[in-house]
Amino acid sequence: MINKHRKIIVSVAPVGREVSTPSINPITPGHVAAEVAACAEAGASMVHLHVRDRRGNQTADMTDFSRTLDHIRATSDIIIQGSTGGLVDLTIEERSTALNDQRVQTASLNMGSVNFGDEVYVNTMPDIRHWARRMAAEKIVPELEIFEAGMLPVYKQLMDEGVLSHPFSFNFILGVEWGLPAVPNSLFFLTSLLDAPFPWGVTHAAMQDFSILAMAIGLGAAVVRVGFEDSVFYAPGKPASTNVELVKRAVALIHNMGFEVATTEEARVILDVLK
Ligand code: KMH
Ligand code: ZN
Repeated sequence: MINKHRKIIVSVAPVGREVSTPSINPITPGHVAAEVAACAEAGASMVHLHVRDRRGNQTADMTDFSRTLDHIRATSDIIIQGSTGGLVDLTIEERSTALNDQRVQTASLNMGSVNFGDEVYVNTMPDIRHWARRMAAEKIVPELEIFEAGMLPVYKQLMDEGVLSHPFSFNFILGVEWGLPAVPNSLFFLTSLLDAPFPWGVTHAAMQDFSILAMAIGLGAAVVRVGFEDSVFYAPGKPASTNVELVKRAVALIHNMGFEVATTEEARVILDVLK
């Protein structure tokens, strides 16, 4: 039964890799932070960030990442989520770079390997264990990234091994080529595999409209993610010109469905953010 007073977290992943109009894509610390501040003002309570250089490529150099967090923290208490993902030839330690900044409160933990177009996104079990241990050591709450249904039960194995413990949440990433497609049946199936009331959210890679996010909200999602990392589109052929525009549309959707948007403080409670 859906609680009519449910609060839904809007997460924003503001930096795209291949935004067709590069000038709208925030890359520099100042531009990213300004965009994040506006998104927070519009209702986003979490920001998902990779450690990138000025060309948008992932790097193990934390300089710009830390500067970005300096700017963000000057204006906002938005929850900071670091990414341990990325389709690059970085080592597992390099992919852990975001975990080295004490201000990172949650982090993505990719739960298995999957094709990304013609490439393979490699996340081996030993690597997943490594990141999970690092997050536990830093009191960073993992967000378990699920691209394929077989990745979901992996959490039980990690818990049995003592590598993963509460709190954590799930993020169902639909629409990646060639992971689970962004269709209603994917959400039905994934939610049917959840054997406890874990907080879960959805990311629609290459999103063309808000229908999958709306469906996820209806099915009980705690988090919906938007932003240029995943798509610039809010409707077929209609790109947003800023991340804020996408956040505002997500906020309007939540309100129009009769729910409320979680404040940062409420989001911290829902996700059990530890620091
Ligand atoms: N951009 C998403 C399709 C991560 O950063 O760990 C994948 C993602 C994973 O966000
Ligand atoms: Zn990411």
